[in-house]
Amino acid sequence: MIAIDAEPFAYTFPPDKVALIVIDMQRDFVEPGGFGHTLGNDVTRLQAIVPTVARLIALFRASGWPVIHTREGHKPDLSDCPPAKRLRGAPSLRIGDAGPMGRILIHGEPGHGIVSELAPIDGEIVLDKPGKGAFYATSLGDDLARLGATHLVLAGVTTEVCVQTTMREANDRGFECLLVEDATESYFPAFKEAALAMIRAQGGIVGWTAPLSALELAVA
Ligand code: C5J
Repeated sequence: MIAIDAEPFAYTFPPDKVALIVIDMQRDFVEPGGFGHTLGNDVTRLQAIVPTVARLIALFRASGWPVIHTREGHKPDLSDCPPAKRLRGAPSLRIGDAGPMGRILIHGEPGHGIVSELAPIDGEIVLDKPGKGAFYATSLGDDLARLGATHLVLAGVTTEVCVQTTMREANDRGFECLLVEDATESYFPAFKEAALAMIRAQGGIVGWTAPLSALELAVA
């Protein structure tokens, strides 16, 4: 077992049963002109974590542990996008509309892709998810069963939306989950801090949090 100095107490994992899930590090959330930007958000906060997420992915690859990437998005005909999701709020561009990086949050469009610094490599699983949680309408549960994973390390954006939803889904399915604090980000600093606090409250009711440096120290 590998033990990591984490909150609310040490996180231990068997190295042959761990997987990394990198949530939605897509141009549509991280770069100007994408979905996050059309909603009125400052995307520079999310851009800032890209080097840290790259280090985390590098650590998993060097250890020979599985890396799974997710992408939020929809089919070109929007048949998997509930109207309630598309019509909510007043973004300058809605899901499916044409933007500077192609149609917003649509499979195959430039904005739907993962930022180049974090591009998946051959053999890594890339899951397209229509919802916030990565288990809903995807093969993630089956993929993790096939890998024999019992412990999940999470990173990506945004902390309180897709990352937290996925972590809660995973926790309910019995996975032991660690969120890497500096490899996740929100457009809203207070929401990030609140999400981290909620996750580790009440003895780790959703799981653990730790900085990347704690992982690197434990794995070195
Ligand atoms: C959002 C996500 N925030 N990946 N998606 O709409 O968190």
